[in-house]
Amino acid sequence: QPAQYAPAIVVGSGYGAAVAALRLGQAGVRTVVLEMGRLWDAPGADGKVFPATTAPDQRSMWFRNRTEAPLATFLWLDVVNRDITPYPGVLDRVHHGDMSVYVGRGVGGGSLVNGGMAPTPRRSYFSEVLPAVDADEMYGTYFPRARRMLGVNDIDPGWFESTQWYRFARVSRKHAHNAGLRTVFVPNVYDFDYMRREAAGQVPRSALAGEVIYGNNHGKKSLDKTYLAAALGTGNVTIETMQRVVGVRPDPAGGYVVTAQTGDLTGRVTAVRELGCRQLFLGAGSLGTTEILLRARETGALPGLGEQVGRGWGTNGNVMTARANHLWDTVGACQATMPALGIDDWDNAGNPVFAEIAPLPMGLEHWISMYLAITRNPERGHFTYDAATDSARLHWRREQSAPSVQAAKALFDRVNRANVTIYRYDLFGENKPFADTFTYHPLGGCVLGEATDAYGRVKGCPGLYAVDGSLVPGSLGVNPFVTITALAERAMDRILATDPR
Ligand code: FAE
Repeated sequence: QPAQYAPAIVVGSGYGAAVAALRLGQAGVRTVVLEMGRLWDAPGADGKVFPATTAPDQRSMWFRNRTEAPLATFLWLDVVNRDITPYPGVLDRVHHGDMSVYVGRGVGGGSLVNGGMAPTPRRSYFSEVLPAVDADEMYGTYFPRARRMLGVNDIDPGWFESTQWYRFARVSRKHAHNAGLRTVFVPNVYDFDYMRREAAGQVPRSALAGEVIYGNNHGKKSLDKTYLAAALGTGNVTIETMQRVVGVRPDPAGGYVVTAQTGDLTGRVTAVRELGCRQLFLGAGSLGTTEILLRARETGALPGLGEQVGRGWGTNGNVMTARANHLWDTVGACQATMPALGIDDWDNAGNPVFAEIAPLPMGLEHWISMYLAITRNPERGHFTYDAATDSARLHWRREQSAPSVQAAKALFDRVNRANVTIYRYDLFGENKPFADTFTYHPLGGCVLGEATDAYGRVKGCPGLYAVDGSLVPGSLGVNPFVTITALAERAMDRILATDPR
């Protein structure tokens, strides 16, 4: 029998995990959250919790000697990345051969490092991707609930049109409109009222000080300020940090036993613990949850797990690109880091693309228009368990990214033709105008309705649930966290109402 026991354990503290923790706590279930990263609440020597994006230090990345920012170079020069001391920093880039995956590490998971964009998917595409989920229920109850709980808000269009901080987006909008493309405002979880006060010089700057991928010191409603704060407020939830879950096995007495490694700030494992629970909720993200399940299946710890575990993984068709504007189309030395506008060409049946107009705050005037395109890439990767390294390996070949690049290229060739502009080749390495070797949106590995039932109950393992991005089958057509949150809300409603505790 494990020395420690809790009725429910939640692994990870990103979107799905945070929803599970809050709803369990509210239902009176004593719950322990195990998170492999730090709690980001104490200021460093510079008086800030998170480092500036332009001056990254050890806090920026997860055990690295050097930062690995998405933009490798500028004017082909290695001026973006910095040497740092290995430390449990907030952003990780997990390498899997031809594809690497950016993820957040710490209490709040991806909410600590993401761009805060909070769109709801097209209903028609959502139903195509997840046909087993009742769309009326999602669009009537769970999407609105998720948006409310996450603090989703809209930019004031009047301010957007007048502020220097969104000039970059207005320039990109003009270029898109010249090509006959439609643009839409995209809601965000960064508090736009706070941003206006930043611009007015009334409060400390964060989005207007270049902060985003290594954390925001102000303004953003990350999960530690929303769902996780509310979960702790129930009095039934505790969060334990620097706890990496590596094993799960059934408890002969019922429920599960989880093995967790306690890490220290140098990356050493200082203890290995076992904790028992009746119900186990996996919210370690697409990569984390899939690895935990795959290891358990392949080592024989959970032999009931099916063949679908480790399948159906995709990049949400992510590809990044940048255009070089004419000299008169400057994008502004001042740029807010939170995107507020997207090019929406998803209804173009021949080439659906939703492209976020991304900032590139360099603190100096420049002519670069950046985009993160979400495309409809039908390719899927899968994971295998590598016993030698005791880890999951993603199988994704370079050519599987080609459909994403082709789709983005078709759209931005149009924009370039209409504006007589060209791509930038100096930003992503290898002289490439398209960054097709990383994703911000890992989705799948434990797909809803395949590896689990329609509510995330893992097949063959009663009392074991997946609640995060691993449930989404590889593509959504928009940025994913609102959907991950809403699906978790729906699952928790059902599980708490019907499953034995
Ligand atoms: P996630 O948030 O990844 O949380 C998983 C947590 O589990 C993390 O805290 C891990 O440290 C922890 N963990 C992993 N393995 C273990 C283990 N073995 N033991 C214990 N803990 C573990 O999961 N999405 C949007 O919708 N809008 C955006 O604007 C946006 N921008 C992004 C920008 C960046 C730079 C990045 C990296 C992502 C962005 N995303 C965006 C994606 C979004 O953050 C992501 O879809 C969600 O965070 C996924 O939520 P999950 O609940 O799946």
